[in-house]
Amino acid sequence: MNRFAGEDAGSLHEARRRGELVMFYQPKVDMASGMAIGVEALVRWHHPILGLLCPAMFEVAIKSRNPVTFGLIHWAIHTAVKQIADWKKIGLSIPVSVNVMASELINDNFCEWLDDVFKQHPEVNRTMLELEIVESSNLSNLEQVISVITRCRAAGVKFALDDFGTGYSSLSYVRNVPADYVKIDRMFVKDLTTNHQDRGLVQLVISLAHLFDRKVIAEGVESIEQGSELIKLGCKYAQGYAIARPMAAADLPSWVHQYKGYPEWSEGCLAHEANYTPVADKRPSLC
Ligand code: G
Ligand code: MN
Repeated sequence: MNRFAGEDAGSLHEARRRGELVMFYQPKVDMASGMAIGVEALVRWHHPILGLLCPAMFEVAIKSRNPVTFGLIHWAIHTAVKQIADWKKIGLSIPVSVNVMASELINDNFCEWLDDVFKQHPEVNRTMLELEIVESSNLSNLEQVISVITRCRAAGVKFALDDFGTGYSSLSYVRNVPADYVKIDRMFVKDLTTNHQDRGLVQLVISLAHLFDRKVIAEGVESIEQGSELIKLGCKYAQGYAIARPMAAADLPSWVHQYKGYPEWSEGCLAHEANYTPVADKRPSLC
């Protein structure tokens, strides 16, 4: 039993006020080239006594099924945009994604609020922010969610459908919700190489995403074999412990600089798709 059974959203907001919440960043890569295509911002609680805690240890987060933002969406986006600006200052240009619940998009004039954040950081290109939408079981507001996403996308912000396949994900969800990426949930990646049904599911999600012109990224890639299998199935982008664990902002520039990827993956991509061109010209720049 963890120590946080009694914690509530109030104490997390207190923790934020005390400056105990920090963002860690987990790289996402193009498997063929070994280039970082972005990072996902993941919240950590620097607890004064217990040390660094991840969201799974926040009882309130478990309750709300929102392991990353738990209602601190404004703080999370602000922190991410400021981080994009800070990395830019030292010559690193890399997109940052933030987890958002669909329901959080339809509160408090989200688009206007986001516009205001970017006005405070005019040096940040809006295409550098990506919002990962955690699937919603609330169908009634979907039209409103789509309208907010459409407006934010028109301003340049990118969107991903996160944890795809786990919650409410009908065919119409991927068809109707405009997004740049679909993220395959790690639940399906876990046994990809041993379970033919999971492999089939991953294949279906990839086909579905491509049908609607979404790019596909797999999360929870923990082994070279899983990455190689994903490449065979047509998925080019990955995130997971096989690539890097979430890390402090200060550690990212040197990680980006030294990461080379796996030869198995670059060779696999060449074999899979003779005409495939990796995003070599898009390596995040680092002075
Ligand atoms: O679903 P979402 O992308 O928001 O999940 C991010 C969470 O998953 C983070 O807390 C991160 O630490 C964890 N995570 C990231 N990569 C891996 C992985 O390869 N394996 C497992 N088991 N968890 C991972
Ligand atoms: Mn996510």
